[in-house]
Amino acid sequence: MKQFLSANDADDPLQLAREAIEIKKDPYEFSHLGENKVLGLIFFNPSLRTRMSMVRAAYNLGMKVITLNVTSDSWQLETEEGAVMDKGHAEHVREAAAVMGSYCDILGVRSFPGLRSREEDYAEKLITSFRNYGNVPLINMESASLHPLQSLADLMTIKEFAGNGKPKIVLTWAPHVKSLPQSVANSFAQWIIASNMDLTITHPEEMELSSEFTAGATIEYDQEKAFQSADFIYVKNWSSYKDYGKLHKDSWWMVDERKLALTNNARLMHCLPVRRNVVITDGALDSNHSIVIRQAENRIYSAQVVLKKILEAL
Ligand code: SN0
Repeated sequence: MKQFLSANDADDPLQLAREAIEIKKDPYEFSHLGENKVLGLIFFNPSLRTRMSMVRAAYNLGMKVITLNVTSDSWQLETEEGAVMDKGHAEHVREAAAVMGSYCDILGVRSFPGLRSREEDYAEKLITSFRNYGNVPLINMESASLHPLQSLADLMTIKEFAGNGKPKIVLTWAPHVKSLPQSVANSFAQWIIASNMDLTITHPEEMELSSEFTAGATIEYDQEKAFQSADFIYVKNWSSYKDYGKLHKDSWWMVDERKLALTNNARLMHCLPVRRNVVITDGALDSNHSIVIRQAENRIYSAQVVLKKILEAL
């Protein structure tokens, strides 16, 4: 594997999830593969799971890790080509990415969308700059429009619980107090559809995601109807794609135990962090439906299978 920016970088997404399940059974089997190799983790935004699971995955493979929090610890980076850099940005991403690439064998980048301009966010300028100027394989640790490491862990988790069955998977919009990226939802749809699994997406009208990622899914505006006979309920807020970045308020969509009772005893999923009693109630999160901790644990193995594939191709 030469890079991991979206589901398109996996030859077979489902097979990659199966390999992650295998790695989990014996995490140290390839503990020498990453000897003398350095992973650089570059954060433009906060992180808990991505940061810790990437480091743990790298350690399991014998790698060393350098982490940089750009926003608090480094120079602010300019991404515009031809910019006259007479304002706040002290360094251009051209030099920064090239230097980081000379220090590291693989780079991971996290950079959320600004949620002001759809064109700008979906152009993925920062990821593209790191790909073009970093000169080493690049891993997307949540970009403006996608979060493939999360989706691979999600797919792996679904496979662990569903085996070879044909589950009904429902992605539901839920309320939030802040405008959030569409990345997790876009990516989840992309990976589930690429795996030929049955996906229903339920959200208020006007809260459609980009059809670039959802083509092939069933869209159902009635959340309770969507929940009927569901085996997996994946909860996520996203801000409007159409009225770009706008916060949609409708607390009725919060997921609770009553709604879970409509399902086929569904497993409850969320990528975390989750705001309790805004997105999902305490009762639902603390019930036997919830598999959110397993999902988060599996982030180690989704990261590890990706690092392994990249190391093997170096
Ligand atoms: C991010 C998102 O993309 O929705 C990261 C999820 C992995 N979530 C947030 O930024 C939540 C922030 C908050 O204040 O609740």
